[in-house]
Amino acid sequence: MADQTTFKPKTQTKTQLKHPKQYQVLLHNDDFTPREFVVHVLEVVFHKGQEISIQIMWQAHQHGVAVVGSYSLQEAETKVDKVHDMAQHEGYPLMFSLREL
Ligand code: TYC
Repeated sequence: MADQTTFKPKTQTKTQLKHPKQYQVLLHNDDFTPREFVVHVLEVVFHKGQEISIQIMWQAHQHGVAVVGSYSLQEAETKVDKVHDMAQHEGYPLMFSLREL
């Protein structure tokens, strides 16, 4: 029999249907990608305004990592694939990752 710590309440399925898992998209700093390009992809792919995009870029630049936003898995993966393609096309090592919430 499952112990208390692994017991899953019957309501879980219902709760997960109402609140599908969210994933944070994280932006990682590197020494090569131009700051303007980072701001550009945040605007175009993540639909962030210019001021917020600059703030997110500086956060990653200064602290190594920044939270871009929270999305469904499909949305997060699509956006990250898109920015990685754009960066690769320009020859930049820009990296994003996902964190399950
Ligand atoms: N550190 C980069 C530079 O000085 C700019 C940069 C910022 C790159 C944020 C990635 O996530 C990043 N050109």
